[in-house]
Amino acid sequence: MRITDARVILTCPGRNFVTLKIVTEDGVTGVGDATLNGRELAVAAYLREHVVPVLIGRDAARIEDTWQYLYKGAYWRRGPVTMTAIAAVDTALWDIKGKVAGLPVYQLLGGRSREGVTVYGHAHGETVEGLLAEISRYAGSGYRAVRVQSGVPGLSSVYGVGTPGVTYEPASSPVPAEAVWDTERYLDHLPRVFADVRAEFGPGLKLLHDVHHRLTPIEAARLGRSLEPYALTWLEDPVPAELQEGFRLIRRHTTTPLAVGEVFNSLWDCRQLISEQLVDYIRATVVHAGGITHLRRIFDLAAIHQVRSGSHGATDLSPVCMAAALHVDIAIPNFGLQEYLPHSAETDAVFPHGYHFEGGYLHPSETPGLGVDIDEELAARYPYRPAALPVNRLRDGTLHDW
Ligand code: GCO
Ligand code: MG
Repeated sequence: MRITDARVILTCPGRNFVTLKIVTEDGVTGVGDATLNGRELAVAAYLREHVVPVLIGRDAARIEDTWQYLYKGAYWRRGPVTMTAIAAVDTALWDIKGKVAGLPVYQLLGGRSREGVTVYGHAHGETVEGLLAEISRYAGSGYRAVRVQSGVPGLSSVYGVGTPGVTYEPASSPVPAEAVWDTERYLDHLPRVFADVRAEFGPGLKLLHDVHHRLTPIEAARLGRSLEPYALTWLEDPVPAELQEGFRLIRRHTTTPLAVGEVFNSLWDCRQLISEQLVDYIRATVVHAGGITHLRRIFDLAAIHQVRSGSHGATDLSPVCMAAALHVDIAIPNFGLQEYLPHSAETDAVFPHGYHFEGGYLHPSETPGLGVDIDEELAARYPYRPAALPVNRLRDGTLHDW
């Protein structure tokens, strides 16, 4: 089953997505997400210039061999651009294998380990009142878990907080938007917010919070400890995670569970965090961590260290990634939570898919393969538009993590 064509498709139905579509000699097609938010064209060029030419003529059935061929063959290993490109090929080949077998991909991964995929949504509010209303909306529509992001008094804008009811969209202008950050105000305010939220919703609702890499280890330890009374399911990206042993310090001080890994691209980025049990959830996902083949390897390592999955699923990951993530989520033994934000109606139309939300769970498609496609004609009506992620500065102008 030779590969005869591989197309890189850029589209912007509200935000930019890069998709790889692989076609075999029998006319079977498979799709993979190749979107790297803010750096889309780098992956598109990597695929077009360096990957597509060597894919043509290869056997589409050889998923593992193709993964090794692209990883080892490049010589220059890892990194977000390379691993996102490999992920797109890998995901498309799993899609093809499922279609050829007549089975949804999760059946090829060992079948169901659960009835549905528990997801969390994003609640955000400038004020506590607005936030409580947002959380009620999620709880009312069946969500069992909600990420809680709040405005901070004295700061005019905070990552993750925007118009109530509207999905937060950080990549809007071609030049990065700039915000001002104040760690002390944040550390002072956030525990008060969680006190109100927990008092309002009781112990049943899972609560999460994303710090977005803005603290040092000792600040993160302080925050984790001050949030302990409110029993978070996880505190996400408390510090930049390049320094993996930095998590030992956080762990010494708090029992608040930690989730890390949305910016990781390979097993090597999270090996120490997992093997030393320094985190509780690993947030690597299909599109940025080498596809289904490599993600499963990460989650298998996590399983033997009692670390659970918590895959990234923001709206800058396309429905192709979401479809693939759900097949992994439903099959692995150590699933934790899946992030899920519905895409816009335009995006859903460009990427017709069979996964659906019901009873607080997402359910993967039952059709052969991934159960997602791209409507290339419709996609062509939404041309790529440059959009940059924001930056954050301290009050004195120092560049900080956002
Ligand atoms: C999350 C993430 C996102 C990222 C975005 C970057 O937890 O969903 O932190 O909000 O910032 O995906 O492209
Ligand atoms: Mg995050």
